Order: sequence, then C-alpha cells, then structure tokens
Amino acid sequence: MKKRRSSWTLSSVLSLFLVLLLISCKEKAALDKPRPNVLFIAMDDLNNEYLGALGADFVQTPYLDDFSGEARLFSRHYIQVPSCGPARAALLRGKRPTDESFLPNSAILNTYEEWEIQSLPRWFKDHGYKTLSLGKISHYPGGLAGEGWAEVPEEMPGAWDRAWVPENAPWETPEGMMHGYANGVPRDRGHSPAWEAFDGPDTTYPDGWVAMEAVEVLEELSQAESPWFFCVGFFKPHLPFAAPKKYFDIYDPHDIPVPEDTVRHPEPSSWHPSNEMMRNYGQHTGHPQTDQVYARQLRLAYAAATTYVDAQVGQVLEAFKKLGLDENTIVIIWSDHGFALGHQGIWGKHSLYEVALKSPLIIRFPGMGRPGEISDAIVEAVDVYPTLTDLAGLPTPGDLHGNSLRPQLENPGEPSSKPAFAFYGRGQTSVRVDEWRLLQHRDDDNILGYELFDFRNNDEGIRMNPDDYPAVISELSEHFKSLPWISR
Ligand SMILES: [Ca+2]
Repeated sequence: MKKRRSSWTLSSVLSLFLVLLLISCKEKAALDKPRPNVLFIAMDDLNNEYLGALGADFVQTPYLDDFSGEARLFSRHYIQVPSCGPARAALLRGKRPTDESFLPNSAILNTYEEWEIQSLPRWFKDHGYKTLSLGKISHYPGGLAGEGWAEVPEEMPGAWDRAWVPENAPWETPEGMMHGYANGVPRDRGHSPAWEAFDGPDTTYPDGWVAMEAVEVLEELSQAESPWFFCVGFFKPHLPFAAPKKYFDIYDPHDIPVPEDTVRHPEPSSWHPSNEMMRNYGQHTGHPQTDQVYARQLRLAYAAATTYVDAQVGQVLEAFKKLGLDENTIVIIWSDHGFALGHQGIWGKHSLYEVALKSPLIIRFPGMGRPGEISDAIVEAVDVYPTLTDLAGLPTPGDLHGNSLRPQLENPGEPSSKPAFAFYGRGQTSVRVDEWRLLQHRDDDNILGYELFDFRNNDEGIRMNPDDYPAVISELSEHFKSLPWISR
C-alpha cells in the first residue's frame, strides 16, 4: 500500500514537472516572440476623391490601390481638425481638441507638456520601442518648430529616439522643404505658383528624398533586435501641387472632372472663408479663381502630386516587403485631412465639409482576415492610437477618446462604434453619423446657425434646409453636449 502510494506520488510529481516544463517553454516562446513593429506612413492633404481604390477613375494611385488590396481600407475615416498641425495633434494625442489651444497649427508646440507622458510615440518608447520620425509627422518637418535648422525647439521633446528630415536634400530649412519647389527653391509667400512641373527625377522634390532615406532606415531596422515604431511623413499632395513633369504627362486635362460647385459658387463660402490659396500663391492673390480651364489645370496638378506621392509610398512598401518586414509589422497609411478642389466653391482644406474632413486610412497587420475588403464604418483619426496599442499588445491609456478598430479590421461589416466629430475655429463644430452631417456655428453665448447634409442617397452629401428637419437637428445636436468646451 505504502509502495503503491509512493509510486503514484512519484508519477504525479513527474507529470506535474512535465506540465510545468511545457507551460514554461510556452511562456518563454511567448516572451521570445518579438512585439510587432509599426510602420506609419503619413501623406499630406490627400482627399478620398483622388484615391483609385475608392473608385477614382481619373487618378492613378497604383501603389496605394495594391496595398489596399491586402489591407483594410476605411472609406469613411474622418479627421478632427481640417488643418495639418491640429489634425496631427489629435492623432498623436489620441484625443479630440479639448479647448481652443488644440485648434491652430501650433497645437502640439503649445500643449505638448500637458500630454507628453502618453503621446503615441512616447507610449511606444516607454514600452520598449525604438521611435523614429522622418519627414513631416507632427506639424513641422523633423519635429523642428522653426524657420531654420539650428536652435529651434522640438515639438515633441523626448517622444522620438530620432526625428529628422533628409540631411543632404537641397532645401535650406525644414520650412523650405515643407512647401518646396524644384531643387531647393523655397516658397515665396504670395508670389510662388500654386503648381509646378519640373522635368527631373523623383528627388527634384522633397518626397523623393524622404522615400530614399526611409528605404535606408528600413534596411537598418531589418537588423534591429528591439521592436520599432517608424513614422515616414510625406509632403504631397499638399500645396504647392508640385511633382516631376513625368507625373503631369500621364494626365490629359479633358479627363479631369470639375465639381459643379466651382461654377455655382465662385466666391468662398461665407461661413468658411478659405484663404489658403489666395494668401499664399501668386495666381490667386486677392481674387478667387473662377476660370474653368484653370480649375481643371489645378485639379490635374493635384492628381500629378498625388501620383508622385503614391510612387514614393510604393518605393517604401516595396523595400519593406523585400526585407521580409511585412511578417511582423503593423502598417498604417494615413492622410492628415482632405482638401476641397472647388467643392462647395472652396479651394482649400479649412472647412467642416465632407471633402476636407474625410481622408484615407488603410491598415494592415500580420495575419489579418478578409484583406482587401473595404470598411464603411465611420471612424476617426483618434481611433488610430488605441488601435495600435491593441494590435501591438500594449496597454492603452484609459482616457483616450477613440476606440480600437480591431472589430472593423476583423470584420469589415462591423458598424461604427460612435459618431465622428470635427472642429474648426472657436465656434464651428460638426458631427457625422451614418446618414447625416450637422455643422453648428456659435459664438460664446448663442447658436448662430446650422448646416445640414443628407447622405442617405448620396455619398457626397446633399445640402438640406435645417428648418425642414427639426427632429434631425435636435437629435444630432445632442451629440455636442458631450463636448463641454463647445456647448457651454
Ligand atoms: Ca495637411
């Protein structure tokens, strides 16, 4: 009896030992498995109207289309502020604007101290990632907030292991690169042209340099032992609509459509005076352009700049794949907002209309299901942060405003989890739900008016008279109550 018991005990100890050994091996394997890397590619001012993968038949974006075919493309992704600096601030902070200081281009520079410990790159850095920012990721190229190279403050100190712009490029300042003309020429505000086609290689303009440098960095990162978070920020198709001539040559102006609104509303909207073109570019100074031929040419130049940036993104993605990095890397391709090219009579991005707020968002992660299917869910740029922490297996800060997009990444039919909000200036706010967009205009004390757009039978939205839809206005304006600094 005693012997039997002893033998039973011995075998049970051995079994327990084996089980523990197996668990330990499994845990060790899980620990050894490297966390996924992140490759984040930003484009500047690209609207959805010009993305081939979303049906644009007059624009060529072959690389973005191919990538969309193996990823999840979001057809209704909305940014929070239609301007470079604050749009990027919302994404990097994971929050919609919470007061006026988050609305101007200086948003990051002026508020960063408040949220630095959980900025998106800092969060990844504090969880063991090497963080790199090349080109334009925060508002200023290289994260350097100033006109010159030296002695300028960083926008996000401590967030990046390295933030920079290509050092050998011929533009003398980060600012000069941001609005760069061919071969090192900076913009002369109010005089330079709105578009330029120089006959030269891709490195005639800054994005060619960014792509070249990004490929070199990927080669280094393919040997890295720790996980990395690499952000590559391109400058196009942002004004000036400049690209090597070969990208203009593929287009015929007769194939470029011009919105009806360009003719119907020759003046900028009174609600949203959009002076980006008129203030900065020679052909526009002091007089809104109403010439159809010129409008077509400008839209063609935007197409050329788009195809140019598409080719630069393509170079990065091709190198990335060739290095085998796609096996353990989350890839996000994003534009910071859209851009109106005559829509609503506006040439520029500074409005709360659909074309300025909607922009490309394309995500792929290793092993994702149903690649190539489009999600029509309404999602926001603030969703990117929690999506990345979720996919990378990191904790997520508890007070972010967005939701992880994992449900839509796993099932493209998954509906929206919330409305999308947007802000411009102190008194202009907008909410987008499945079938409607409402704009609210107010001063400190009063609601001045509403604009309402109906998307029930039209993807572009049809302007309706708010007085005819009191129940819709009442229901949608309720959403603004969750934004206390707006509705006070
Ligand atoms: Ca932008």
